[in-house]
Amino acid sequence: MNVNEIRRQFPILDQEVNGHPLVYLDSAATSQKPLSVIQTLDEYYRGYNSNVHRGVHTLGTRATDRYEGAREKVQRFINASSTEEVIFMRGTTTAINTVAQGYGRENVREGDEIVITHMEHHSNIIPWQQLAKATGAALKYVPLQEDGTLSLEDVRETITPNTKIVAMTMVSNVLGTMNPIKEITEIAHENGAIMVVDGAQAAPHTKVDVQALNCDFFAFSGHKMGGPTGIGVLYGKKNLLNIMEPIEFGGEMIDFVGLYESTWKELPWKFEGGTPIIAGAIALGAAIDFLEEVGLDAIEEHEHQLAAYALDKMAPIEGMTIYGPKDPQKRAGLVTFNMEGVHPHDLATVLDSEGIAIRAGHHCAQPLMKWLNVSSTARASFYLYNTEEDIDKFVAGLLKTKEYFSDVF
Ligand code: 7TS
Repeated sequence: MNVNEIRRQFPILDQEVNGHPLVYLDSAATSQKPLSVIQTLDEYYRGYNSNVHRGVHTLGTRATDRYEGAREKVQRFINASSTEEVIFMRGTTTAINTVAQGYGRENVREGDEIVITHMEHHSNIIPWQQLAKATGAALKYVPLQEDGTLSLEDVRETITPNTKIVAMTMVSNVLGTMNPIKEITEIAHENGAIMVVDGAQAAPHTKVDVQALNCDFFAFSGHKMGGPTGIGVLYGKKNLLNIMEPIEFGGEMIDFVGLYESTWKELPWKFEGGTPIIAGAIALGAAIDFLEEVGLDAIEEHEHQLAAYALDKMAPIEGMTIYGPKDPQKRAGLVTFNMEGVHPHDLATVLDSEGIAIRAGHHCAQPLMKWLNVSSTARASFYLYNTEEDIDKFVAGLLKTKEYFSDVF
């Protein structure tokens, strides 16, 4: 599929915003959805809406087959060794909180260490702060290098035999930095720690192989990869999931319930309390089919090209500060920046008046903003449906904004 064919699969892109054709450059916040995903949701609610894993009626069986079929698709997508290791939950945030509480409370003690980095999203910081507070463990940060990358030397120095959990993002949602997760996992394991990977910005854009990474947990969100909101995945190694306690208790997740004691279902259902996110999971399966049809390698290459093109066009603009690695091969498909003399929110507002959607703010990464010594930034993020023409319009919008603000002040 070429980019024009891909674009035709995303009906939302075919509209005008403020009198201009929409240029959507905010896919790191949430991606748009292909027709096949929208149709899958429609088919479910029109054709076989039903609860799963209970009863024998035809609609229920169909829904159960499709729900468990989606789990198999996720298993293949990330190369998990079994469907028992694939747990559906609301998204990355819920998945990381589940590990912090379900694994952390039982396995982290006073004097232990939890290691993260300065480039984490809040959802990979706060669950660990809370765990550290509850257990008396120390929370430690691997420092960043000048260009926003991690050095393995710093990682080696920060992780010690007292470290019980290392939690890091695979791709930064602000800097675009791609972290060497396989190598960091090795260092974590050498020190007897487990490795938790925030894959929210990785799974949509690059081929993930959890067995090759050898990480212990991997979390990602469906809505950033063409799927609906409200569905995500926690991958965990079976031996760890088996010793981990659920954090939600109720229907669906039980084997036997007595008056005072209950037992849990086997994996993966022990972590899926309550009626699951049935339509969301089935539609995530459709999103995976779509991404695989285009090809993850092709998507990654396309985004690298767009990022390189954007960096090339933006760098010469006077007063432009671009954050993160300079080498486009070392970064994912997003560019975070500031324009001298223009607040990022003003910039985003002017661009919106031209139909161009970008994000401005702290990007749920306040510690990183502190490290960058700014209160907020602007960010353009790209996905498989974006084109060089989108970037040309965005750069023209930047120049227009610059002109506008230099006239005003
Ligand atoms: N981790 C990273 C690296 C993220 O980028 C995000 C969301 C999350 C975790 C949380 O995912 P959720 O689906 O549970 O919310 N990032 C962004 C963003 O960059 N702009 O809006 C949301």
